[in-house]
Amino acid sequence: MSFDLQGYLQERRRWVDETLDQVLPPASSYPFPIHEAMRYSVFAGGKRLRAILVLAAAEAVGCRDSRVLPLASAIELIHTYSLVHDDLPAMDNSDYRRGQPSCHKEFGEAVAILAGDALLTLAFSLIAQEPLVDLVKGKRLTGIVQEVSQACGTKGLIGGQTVDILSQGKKVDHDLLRYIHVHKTGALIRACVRLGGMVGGASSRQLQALTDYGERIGLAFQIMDDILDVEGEEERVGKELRKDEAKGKASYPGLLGLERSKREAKRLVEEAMATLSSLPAERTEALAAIASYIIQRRN
Ligand code: GRG
Repeated sequence: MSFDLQGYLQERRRWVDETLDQVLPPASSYPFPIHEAMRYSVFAGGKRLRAILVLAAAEAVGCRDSRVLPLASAIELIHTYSLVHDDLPAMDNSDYRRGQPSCHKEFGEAVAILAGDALLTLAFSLIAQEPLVDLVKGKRLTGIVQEVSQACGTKGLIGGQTVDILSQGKKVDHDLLRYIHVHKTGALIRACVRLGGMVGGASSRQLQALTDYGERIGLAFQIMDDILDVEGEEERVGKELRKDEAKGKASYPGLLGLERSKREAKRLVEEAMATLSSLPAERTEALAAIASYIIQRRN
């Protein structure tokens, strides 16, 4: 029987949403309206792909444990923070996100900045709480905190975002575009897969295979995002499209054309799948299915 990816994603999305609902302060709790703004953006309907990658990578090394959920959910908080800040007028200036007005449109810029900050801070608090500490203990937990910090920092998504914003309207070659995509989007996706391996007690060979997989799907994911900006339907994608060209932003379709961009994303996904061969096939079905979903997705 073929792997039921939709069922797999749906079940884990529900687990992640339940965890997020437990850890986020009630919308009605003081001080207003910060918790409402955090919940507004978190529960606007994200795919939870990054959290699911953490869970799937842990499963790939033989760890199916509900104590991984706080870590997976922490990554979704970080991802949502990055979207809230990315939408701000000083950044990408987007009015819509996840099919609804973006956080600053609903709550104002100051609250949106604070909500993003609060989501990032809450993520680290979640990582340091009992279920995960209990599962991984001492030294491995330090490695996990380092992994998350590096993926979010100036050598990861903030680095990519900095170069992306400052390159607008300038000539960007393939190497620089790759740098932007690998850091802005790829770093967090790579970290998700590595984190799953780390909590699951992966051997160094397994962790290397997961890293190689994560790097390839991370870049493929952003190439696909560029392609959706050209070809996607706004209602389905849930954000404003056709922005890259209008804003003078470098993109894969802009640089290589649509067909070559699609071929490049496909090539990366095939390579990602090949890296999984060093892990037991029965445990990597989900990672393989997620890799091919990345280039088929319509949102
Ligand atoms: C630190 C001030 C400050 C800002 C940070 C780092 C950053 C701003 C933004 C990150 C860059 C970014 C938003 C990259 C785009 C990544 C991307 C393709 C997002 C969409 O991901 P999906 O499709 O979204 O998984 P859902 O809604 O499904 O979760």
